[in-house]
Amino acid sequence: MSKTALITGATSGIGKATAELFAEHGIHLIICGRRQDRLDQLKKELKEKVNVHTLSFDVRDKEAVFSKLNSLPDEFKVIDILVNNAGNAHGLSPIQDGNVDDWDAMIDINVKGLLYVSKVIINQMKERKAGHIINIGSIAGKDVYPNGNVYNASKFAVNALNEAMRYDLNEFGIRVGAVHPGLVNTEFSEVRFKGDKEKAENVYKGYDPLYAEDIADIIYFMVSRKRHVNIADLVVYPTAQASATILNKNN
Ligand code: NDP
Ligand code: 8X3
Repeated sequence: MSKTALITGATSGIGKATAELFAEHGIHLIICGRRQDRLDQLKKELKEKVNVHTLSFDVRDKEAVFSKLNSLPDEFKVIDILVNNAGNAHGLSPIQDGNVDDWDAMIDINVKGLLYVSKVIINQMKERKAGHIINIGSIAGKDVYPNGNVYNASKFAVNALNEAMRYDLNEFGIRVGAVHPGLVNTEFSEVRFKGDKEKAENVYKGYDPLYAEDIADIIYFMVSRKRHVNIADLVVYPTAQASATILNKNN
């Protein structure tokens, strides 16, 4: 029987590429993000292949998350796969110069938003004693790097929550695993540098970065293993990157 996946942050980058790949493999989709126009466009592209439902909400808005996820149409009520992907870095500066609104955004979106969405979906997975949760962490959640501070903290939290979910949900047969990418060429840096395209493009110049499709491939690999196989944790770098701070540019 065909599965249904809910993907947060499906309007761009890793989430969008994952939705596209899942559709190719016949996985029905609930695609989420704040930009409804992008969700509509993606639905238009994918609806010939699978059933697609769009849900526009800000993951920071607890009430919106709960009400939208609790009132899904019947055909989308059973969610087999949750991809907790929505998130971004906001700013890159020493902690003493940090912008408090940026800190709020990263903690509220990357950590609390992930928790709100998971809360609803875990409830139904627990009842069915089945389900698969993929958390998108980051190498920023494995190693702190200079000026990364609060983004690092938010992704360390995702790493911790990935493990915590795996431990606590073990008795229900729910699979939980994380992917922690290094540099992926998406809109990520444009958001981090508040729309400064030149600065953003520079992040991915002089080497071959990862692309959203590379991470989507990995996510699909994780969710397409046999029922008894749970890939718990994966760190993925572009070949040119060896750590958060070692990057071989102009190779
Ligand atoms: P993008 O900026 O391309 O995508 C981010 C997605 O998150 C968008 O779809 C955006 O949708 C959604 N999102 C952001 N804020 C909110 C919000 N408040 N409410 C709902 N949705 C939101 O970046 P990526 O695809 O690269 O990022 C996806 C994930 O991968 C993030 O968790 C990021 O931290 C992680 N990651 C990225 C890496 C990279 O180098 N690119 C490396 C490691 C991890 P919308 O704006 O429409 O709401
Ligand atoms: C995104 C990768 O190195 O910019 O999480 O933190 S990095």
